[in-house]
Amino acid sequence: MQERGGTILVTGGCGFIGTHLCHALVNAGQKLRVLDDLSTGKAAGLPHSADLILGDVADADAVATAMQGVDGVVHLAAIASVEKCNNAWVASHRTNLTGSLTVMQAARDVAPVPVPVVWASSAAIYGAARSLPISERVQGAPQSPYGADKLASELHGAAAAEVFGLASTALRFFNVYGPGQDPHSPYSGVISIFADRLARGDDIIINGDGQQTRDFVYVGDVVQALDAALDRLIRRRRLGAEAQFDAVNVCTGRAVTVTMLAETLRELTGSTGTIAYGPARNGDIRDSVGDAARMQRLLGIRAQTRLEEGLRALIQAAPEKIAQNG
Ligand code: NAD
Ligand code: UD2
Repeated sequence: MQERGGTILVTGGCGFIGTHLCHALVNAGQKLRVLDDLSTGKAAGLPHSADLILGDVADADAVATAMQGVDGVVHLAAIASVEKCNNAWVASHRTNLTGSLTVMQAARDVAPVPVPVVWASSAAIYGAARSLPISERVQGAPQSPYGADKLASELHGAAAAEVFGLASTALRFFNVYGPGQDPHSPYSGVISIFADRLARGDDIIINGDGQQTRDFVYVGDVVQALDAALDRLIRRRRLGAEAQFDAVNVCTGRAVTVTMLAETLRELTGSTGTIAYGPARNGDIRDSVGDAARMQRLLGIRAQTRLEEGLRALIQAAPEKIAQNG
């Protein structure tokens, strides 16, 4: 990670991905401001030098205040679970779509040349895959309110580049995992649930036949993608380049079935917990594997952490670190 001077605003910086990003930025000498409402995030995980503003990302005044004097924005604040968004449809829409627009509007208004924004989209915008791996050229067809709001945010991002000259990059994260992900919520990601339960010798339940596939990307690689995208936009702004909107998959390109994941984790933890099969989850996507070519071309990076390596890092993290956001 390169030192780039100035101040960066990270929304949702107290969450799982945000905490990893903030530590990496501060370690690289970056001055940092964080906007978070601590609804799922924890302030204790932030580096001490980060300036934390408690506030709602859909509150225009709070966001405008947080935006003062920044050189770039990483927007991560969201209700990040598909199921939680199903259960809180309108409330999640406010955070996930109005929140994104509020950030873009403040980035437009804070300076004569809008401040660039890198932000978290999701593989959930694709819905059911028609062919694999899924490239960014595939038109979004989300099957969840969560995916619909992420896609709508992208449409606004594209319009904002055109109409307001706002440069932004939407990173379509596939399934992100690593230390610090909360394993205890009913909305937790599958790897954090399985790793936590197996490490305790508890049983795990696979939803459906376990043959559904996911593209699991390690949080360290996601941080690298965020940093590369931010660096690119800040450089382009300094050069006076035309504002663009880009959407980029952040993925490994490797398909892993949920059964394969469960067996690997059981082996790595040496667990005696059993693997059981339950009913399929309502609306579960069958296959999700990304094409990583654009990430390599545009951002110059590859997700380098192999699954077994990332899972080992997760398992070896101190238990309190695994549950730091729990
Ligand atoms: P997280 O829940 O750990 O972090 C989200 C952060 O946003 C938390 O700190 C939370 O307190 C904050 N937040 C939520 N609502 C807010 C609001 N209204 N105002 C201010 N702050 C608010 O989730 P995460 O896994 O770190 O996800 C970060 C981003 O990446 C999200 O946009 C999510 O949709 C996206 N994403 C995550 C994954 C994944 O697998 N974890 C995959 C695809 C996309
Ligand atoms: C979606 C998005 C992902 C991200 C994430 C945010 C897709 C393809 N992926 O992840 O990009 O936005 O939401 O939350 O839309 N499972 C079990 N047992 C369990 C828990 C989960 O079998 O105890 C299965 C689950 O049914 C699914 C898989 O594991 O088939 C992954 O589930 P998840 O909740 O970790 O993430 P997913 O794919 O919904």
